[in-house]
Amino acid sequence: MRVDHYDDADFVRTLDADGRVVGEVPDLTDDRLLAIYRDMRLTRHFDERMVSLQRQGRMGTYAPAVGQEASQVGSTHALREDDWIVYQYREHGAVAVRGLSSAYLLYWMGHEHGNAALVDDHVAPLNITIADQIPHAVGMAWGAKLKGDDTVVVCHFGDGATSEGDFHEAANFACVFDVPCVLFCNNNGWAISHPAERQTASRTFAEKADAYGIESVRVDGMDPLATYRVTAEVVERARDGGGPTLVEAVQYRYGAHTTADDPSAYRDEAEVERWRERDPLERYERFLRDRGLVDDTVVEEIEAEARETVATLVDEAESFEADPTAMFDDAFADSTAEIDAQRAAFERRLEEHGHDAFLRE
Ligand SMILES: Cc1ncc(C[n+]2csc(CCOP(=O)(O)OP(=O)(O)O)c2C)c(N)n1
Ligand SMILES: [Mg+2]
Repeated sequence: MRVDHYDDADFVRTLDADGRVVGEVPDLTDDRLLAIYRDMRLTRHFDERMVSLQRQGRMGTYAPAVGQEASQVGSTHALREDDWIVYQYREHGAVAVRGLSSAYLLYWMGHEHGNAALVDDHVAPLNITIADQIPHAVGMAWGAKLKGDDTVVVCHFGDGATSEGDFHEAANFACVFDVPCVLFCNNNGWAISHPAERQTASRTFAEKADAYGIESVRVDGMDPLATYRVTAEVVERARDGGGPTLVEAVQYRYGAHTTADDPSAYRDEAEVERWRERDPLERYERFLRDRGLVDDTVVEEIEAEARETVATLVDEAESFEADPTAMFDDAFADSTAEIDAQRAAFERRLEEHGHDAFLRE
């Protein structure tokens, strides 16, 4: 049986797997505690719908976040609205905290507008090329430091991304230039079919920070309050000029790598079941019930609200009339002769065949 990366238990925790308080509870208002729950529920429902839509041919290839909501939502609630999120591709919960829009669905339907639209919420475009976003995030943080603005950049990436040169170059740069950046590693145990213990011979991903002389912390990524607490602390340190931190949030992806993947080919269902017993939503709900903040009625209301929100977004995204020539718009800031020629050829074909006929070709 493979190593269970949850069991080394040397991470920061607030709630245990049953939702009992075992560590410091961050000082949050009841409204904020409920908002975290609402965003986690929204993320889970959004995720279920996206997978279902993909199966119906109504959505493109999608990377499910199910199981990873606490890390994404808890960490983002600890940020100021003008702090930047630079993410990989699976952190839908972080996007949800900034406000899900139908534009986000459009991206997953293949429309670039969905990527660009997030910039207004201080979320950088999604990044499929593994670890490519980390040097950019560090550069953004360096830029903020040079300009004397006090925003912090939180850069999400996976356990797999730590094997890329970009991770190491960015971590080194972040350290030497002491930039206000959080390197947030979502260790979900797998990089597609490659298990975390075959990804590194280090005992943890967090300890890689030692080589660069930066701080690190390992946190229970299935616990929204612990990820909130840890992120709040390291973000404030970065904002006060204390430099970067590498956070390793230990968690698990229940679903497939993407809708194009079949995890039964490489992992045992019993492993997934073990992690489901540590479910972030169930444990957080238990905590909120114990505090008297939710009961069955409130939980049902929040779930209904999530359903309504996602249904509206799906309707909006599906009624969007895409302009196929838009794919040429953001290829370069200043277009090139070659791009202009391709656009002209494409427009001629559209004119000749009509929009629908062209798509069926
Ligand atoms: C540079 C590069 N190499 C390979 C791939 C193919 N690829 C896509 S996702 C992925 C695994 C990434 O794993 P991890 O960073 O742990 O993120 P997770 O998918 O688990 O969230 C790989 C190898 C890629 N997209 N980019
Ligand atoms: Mg991974």
